[in-house]
Amino acid sequence: MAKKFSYDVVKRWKGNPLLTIEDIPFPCNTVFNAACAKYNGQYILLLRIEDLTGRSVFALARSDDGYHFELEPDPVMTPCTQDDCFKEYEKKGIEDPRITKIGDVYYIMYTAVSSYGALLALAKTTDFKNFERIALVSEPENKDGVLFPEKINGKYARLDRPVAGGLGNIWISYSDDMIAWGGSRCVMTVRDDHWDSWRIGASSQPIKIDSGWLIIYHGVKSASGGPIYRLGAAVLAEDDPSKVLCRSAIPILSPREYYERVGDVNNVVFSCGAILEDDGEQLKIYYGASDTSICLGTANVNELMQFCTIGEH
Ligand code: BMA
Repeated sequence: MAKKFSYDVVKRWKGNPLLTIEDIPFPCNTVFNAACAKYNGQYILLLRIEDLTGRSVFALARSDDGYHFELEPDPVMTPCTQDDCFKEYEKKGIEDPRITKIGDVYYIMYTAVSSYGALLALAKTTDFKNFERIALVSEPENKDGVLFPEKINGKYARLDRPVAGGLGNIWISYSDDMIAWGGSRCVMTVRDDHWDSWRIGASSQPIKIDSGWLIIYHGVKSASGGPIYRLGAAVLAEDDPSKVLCRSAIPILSPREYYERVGDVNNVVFSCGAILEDDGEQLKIYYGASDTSICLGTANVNELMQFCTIGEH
């Protein structure tokens, strides 16, 4: 039987929030969330920042220890304005990036927003200086795209979150070239009677652990005061990640601190990435709090697993 806990299993870093608008070296409205990766021994955050026009751009922050970050002076990706890229589809901004390393390439799946709605786009970098757009890879309405770090049964795989019938579930799709996707299956659904009853979406890139693919996901409940965004965890089968092996019955992190409760959007903890340290146990989860600051939570993978129950998902 799974253990019962009264508090969040994810521990907040004592220096939270780690980055706020005051740390951003260019004019902006707010900082939302961040994808993360390790590159050349450094921790990299790719931050979703809303500029003064109200559209989101991506900026880069680097750190030697994963706790103290310095930002580059200018955004590294802004909504496309030339005809040779995705101008028409990024008119309202680029949002919620996730980074997955495959070989020596860091792929960035992000949300392109326009009057058509939100859809998934893919870009890549090998040095975090030059960023190249690859393709638009979904129709709207779709968000929360994350690539798996290796091929599954010979194909690239991704999780995403199409919205249908007002609800958002996590799906998986496969591809030979990362551009054309198919073989789609629903992986995990919202749970009527739970904290993740309205929408769910993968937050972190899938991380390989002994029991399968660990994902941190966000779950949203629609409350009378507005939606509440919390984080959960699940493990997907290594050879067939359309199968959920276990899933947290209760959230692993909920908005409780003031900076998570009050901001541009209240009651939000929303992650776009986590890093498993080399010991295979310590997980750093970077998350946006109230769409207003970037925070860090840490968790031990074995403790997280005690939260994930086996059964109906
Ligand atoms: C989601 C995304 C996130 C945001 C969340 C709460 O749809 O846009 O970036 O944190 O809503 O507002």
